[in-house]
Amino acid sequence: MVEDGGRVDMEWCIAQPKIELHAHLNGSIRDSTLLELAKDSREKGALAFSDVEHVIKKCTRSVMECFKLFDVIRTITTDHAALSRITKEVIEDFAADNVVYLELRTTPKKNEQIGMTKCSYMEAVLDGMRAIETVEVSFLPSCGSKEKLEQFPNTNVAINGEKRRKLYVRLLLSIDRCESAASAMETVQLAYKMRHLGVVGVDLSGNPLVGEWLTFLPALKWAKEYGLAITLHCGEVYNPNEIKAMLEFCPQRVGHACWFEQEDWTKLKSLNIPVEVCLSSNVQTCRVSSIRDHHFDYLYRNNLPLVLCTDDSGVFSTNLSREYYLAASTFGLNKAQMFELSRNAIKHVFADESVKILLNSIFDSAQRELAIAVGSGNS
Ligand code: 6MZ
Repeated sequence: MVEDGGRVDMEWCIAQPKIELHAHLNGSIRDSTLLELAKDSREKGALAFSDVEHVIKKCTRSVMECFKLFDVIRTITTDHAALSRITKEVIEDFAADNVVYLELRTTPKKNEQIGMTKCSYMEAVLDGMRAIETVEVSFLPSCGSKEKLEQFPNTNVAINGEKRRKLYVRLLLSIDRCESAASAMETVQLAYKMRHLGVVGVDLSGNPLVGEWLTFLPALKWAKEYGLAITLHCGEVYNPNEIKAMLEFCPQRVGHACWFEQEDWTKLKSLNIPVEVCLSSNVQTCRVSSIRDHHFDYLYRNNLPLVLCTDDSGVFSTNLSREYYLAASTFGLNKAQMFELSRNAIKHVFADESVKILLNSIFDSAQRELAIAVGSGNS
């Protein structure tokens, strides 16, 4: 039986396969882990727990408060063991939410006191990925091309007699806007060296009220020249000149786009650049007054490419299913439209064509299982 359209509920949003393209590792930490790590740091004398408890437990945050929390997170998570643990848990959580492809981004950091380099930071992230047992994680570029289509579309694969979820993961290395030009260059060169380890691109993020776009341009140009995909946090705060300069640079995707003016939308449309839309995050930090007033509506109605994402599921107490449910319930989209929106994200992943083919087969199968007639949504 084919069900046409249909009202979307939370259960359905969880059941449909999803693709996450904008998730910051250290913004996606479980609350329980964050509190535990904060207590450990207190015991080691690295911070006063009473000073950070209220920052961690607060539910609604402005941009400044949000970045205060990121400073706290940085103090308590930047050691190798914590990073591996966080990576493992974050990926397990996305898999449990029926995310079938995840592009996880993180800012490689140095911490001389504990012998951490940007490279060893990333090694710890990879160790976390390798430590996952409950989910089958495919993160090496060869995984896509070697796998046979016949293994799919089932996303629950049987290993040692047990059914495990399967999740494709690719990594993006972030440049933080408070870094120097040299540090940004180190990050993009590391990203290039790690292409065989699932790194597919580079992101520019960090406090949007800090730093100058021009500082990062040489590193980003280098990344582009060497074939790395690029996504930029763009228009998270009011900064018309920066928005224009970023669009002129022509990244493969942009995140947020909260403060775009009509000419920016026109430019974005002419370049066909998809927007990574983060509803909960934007309502809390971008002064978007409510989800109803979010530019998702404009993008969707005008058929501009967009992908729903979480940004920081830990910081904003959300997950991808919830973001889909928010979009469906606020803008009145039906199951067929939501499914198509989710599937459209495949076009914008940074992994290679072989992974896109596999993802399409996962969606074909889910479409049959969920019995949805598609074709009426945004494309
Ligand atoms: C800009 C953000 C962000 O890299 O340590 N980050 N940058 N805007 C946002 N919207 C709210 N959310 C997160 O993850 C945490 C870091 O990601 C960036 C910030 O630099 C933050 O410190 P990683 O794994």
